[in-house]
Amino acid sequence: MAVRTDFLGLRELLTDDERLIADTVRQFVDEAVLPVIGEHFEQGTFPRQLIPQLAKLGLFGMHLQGYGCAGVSPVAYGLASQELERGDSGLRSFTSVQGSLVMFPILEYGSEHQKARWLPKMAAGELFGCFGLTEPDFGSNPAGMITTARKDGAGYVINGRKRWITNGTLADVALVWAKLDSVVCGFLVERGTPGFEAYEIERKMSLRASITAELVFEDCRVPAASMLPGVHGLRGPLSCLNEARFGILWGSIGAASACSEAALEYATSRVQFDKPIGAYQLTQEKLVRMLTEISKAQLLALHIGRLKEQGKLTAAQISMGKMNNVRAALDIAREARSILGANGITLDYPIIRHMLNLETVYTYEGTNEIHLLTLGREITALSAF
Ligand code: TGC
Ligand code: FAD
Repeated sequence: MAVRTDFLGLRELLTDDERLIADTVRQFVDEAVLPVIGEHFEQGTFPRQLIPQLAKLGLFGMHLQGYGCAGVSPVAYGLASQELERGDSGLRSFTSVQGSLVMFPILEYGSEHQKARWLPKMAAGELFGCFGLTEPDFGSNPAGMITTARKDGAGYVINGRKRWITNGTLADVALVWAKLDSVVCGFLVERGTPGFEAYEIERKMSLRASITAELVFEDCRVPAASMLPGVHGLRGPLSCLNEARFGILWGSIGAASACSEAALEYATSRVQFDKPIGAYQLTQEKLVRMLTEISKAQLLALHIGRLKEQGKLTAAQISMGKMNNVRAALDIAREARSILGANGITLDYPIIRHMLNLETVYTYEGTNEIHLLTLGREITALSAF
C-alpha cells in the first residue's frame, strides 16, 4: 500500500512477499511509467517499450500456477494491480486482459495442447491475447450476443463483430466468445487467420494509453482444436470477469491514491488569500473525505483478497468491491481535480488523466449499474435486469 495513503497501517497486515511485490512494482511505476505516461496519454499511444519490464517483473498471469506463471497470492496480484493503476489504468488493463481474461481461461478451460502452446510465452511477454465478449449491440447483456460459430467439416466458421476490445490490434490471439448451436463457447483465433481483422478505435478521450479495437469475423475458419473444451455457456466468460474485476477493485485504489496524493501536495503549496488552500476548512474536508474513502476501499480490497485466498469469495462480493471502489475512485478523482483549480485540467498533473480513465473503469467489466443490480438480485432474489 502506498505509505502516504496507508492511513490505517494496513501494510502491517501484508506478508513480506506481498510487501516486496508491491514495493517492486511501485518502484517500476515511479521510474519507468510516470515519466512517460502523460505523453502517451496525450498522443493516444500504448507504451509498448514497457512490455519487457512488465514481463521481467513476472506480471503476466502472475496469480496463476504453472506454465511459467509466478503463482503469487491473490493479495499480491491485487497489490501489483494497485501499483500499476497508480501509474495508469491502461497499464493495469493491459496486464488484466493478458492474465485474467486470456491466460486464466486457457489454464482453467483449455486443452493441454492449448496450455502448452500459449501460456509459457504469454507469461514471458512474447505473445499477447485479447478477450472478445462485448459486441456493438450487446454490452451489459452478453447473453444476447449474435456472433456465431458453425460446425463445418473438421473445424468451425465464425461470423460476427466484437467491439471495445482491449489489446485487440496488438494481440497474437483473440479469445472470442460465440454461440455454437445457441450455447456460448470460447475460440482461440490467431492473428492472421483469414476472415479475421482488427481495427483500432480512434478518438477515445479515456484510456488513451491503451489499445481498444473492433474485431471483425467474416467466414473465419478455425480448426476444431481452437475451441476451449472445458466450458460451455455464459458461465465461461463471466467466470473470467471475476478474475479481472478482482484486479480492478484493487487497481482503482491506485488511481485514487495518485489523485489524492497530488491534491494533498498541491493544497499544501498553493497559496490563495495569503494562506495555503489546504488551510481552509473546505479543502480539508475534501482531503479528509478522499483519505477516508481510500482507507475504506483498501479494507474492502484486503478482506476480499483474503476471502479469495481461502476459496470463499463469491461473485456478488466481487461486484460489491468493483462497484464501491471504482465509484469511490471516480469521486476522489473529481474532488482532487477541483482542488487543483485550472491546473487540474492539464496533463502536467496526473489527475485529469486518471479521472478520464476511471470513466472507462466505471463502465467496463460490468458497469456500475450492472454490479448494483447483481447485488440487488443477490439480496432480494429478484432480478431487476
Ligand atoms: P445469468 O443467468 O446471471 O448467468 C448465466 C450463467 O453464468 C453464471 N454466472 C457466473 N459465473 C461465474 N461468475 C459470475 N460472475 C457469473 N455471473 C453469472 C450463472 O451462474 C449462469 O450459469 P449457469 O451454469 O447456471 O448457466 O446471466 P444473465 O444473462 O442474467 O446476466 C447476468 C449479468 C448481467 C450479471 C451478466 O451478463 C454481466 O455480468 N454483464 C456485464 C457484462 C460485462 O461485464 N462485460 C465485460 C466485458 S469484458 C471487459 O469489459 C474487459 S475490460 C478489459 C480491461 O481491463 O481492459
Ligand atoms: P450498455 O450495455 O449499452 O449500457 C449503457 C448504459 O445502460 C449503462 O449505464 C448501463 O449500466 C445501463 N444499463 C444497461 N442495462 C441496464 C439495465 N438492465 N438496468 C439498468 N441500467 C442498464 N469488452 C470486452 O469484451 N473486452 C474488452 O477487452 C473490453 N475492453 C474495453 C475497453 C474500453 C476502453 C471500454 C470503454 C470498454 C471495453 N469493453 C470490453 C466493453 C465493456 O465491457 C462494455 O462497454 C460494458 O460491458 C458496457 O456495455 P455498453 O458499453 O454496450 O453499455
